[in-house]
Amino acid sequence: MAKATLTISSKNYSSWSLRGWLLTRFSGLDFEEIGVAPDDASARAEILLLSPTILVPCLRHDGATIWDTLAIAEYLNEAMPQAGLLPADRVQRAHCRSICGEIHSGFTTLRASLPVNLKHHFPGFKIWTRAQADIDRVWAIWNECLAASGGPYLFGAQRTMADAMYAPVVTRFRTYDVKLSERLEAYAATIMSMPEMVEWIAAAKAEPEEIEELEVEY
Ligand SMILES: N[C@@H](CCC(=O)N[C@@H](CS)C(=O)NCC(=O)O)C(=O)O
Repeated sequence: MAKATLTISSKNYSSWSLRGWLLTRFSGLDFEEIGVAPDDASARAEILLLSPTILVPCLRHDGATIWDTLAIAEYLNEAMPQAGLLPADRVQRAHCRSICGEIHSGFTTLRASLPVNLKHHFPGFKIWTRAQADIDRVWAIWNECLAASGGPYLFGAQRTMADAMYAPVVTRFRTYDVKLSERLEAYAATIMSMPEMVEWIAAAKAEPEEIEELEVEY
């Protein structure tokens, strides 16, 4: 069987690439990373061949092509069940899927006004009311999960797909200097110190390009 591949773009800017990559790493699936420059026209044509929506991430494994992050999460949970990407308990599983769905389809103001940018830090960044409403909702989601599970991850001792889906929110809070409560700060520190995150952030910081048009939601 050919080795799995995961197509991703900028590690500095692409929140969905980070989610897909973390999910694949959490799953334990052996994969080869295919990086495409987000501003390169021929690279975009290549992604089009891999992924009909021109979106990354795109996972190819054992005859399957999956180009949506939530679909990748569900696929990996099926292909690598021992990884525990979803909690074992049915009720928690439903909760986990719900909060993953919420970040996948919502939080548009947060995503547009605080774009992922791992190279930068903006001390005292002004957060507008509508973005704050999204931040309040993220805090409520994390507090509810952490109070019920006891942490350190959202659903307890083991990382689930929810931790991967919310990881770019953690980095946004760091980039835009969003102050967190003690409990949420501990969660953010846990996510930031995962070896996979450390590896991703180091690679993001080593990326040469500064792409102005990507300094918005990507
Ligand atoms: N809902 C999609 C979102 C993926 C997405 O928006 N990806 C961005 C990068 S973070 C992208 O590929 N944009 C391609 C482009 O700008 O052409 C998913 O779940 O994977």
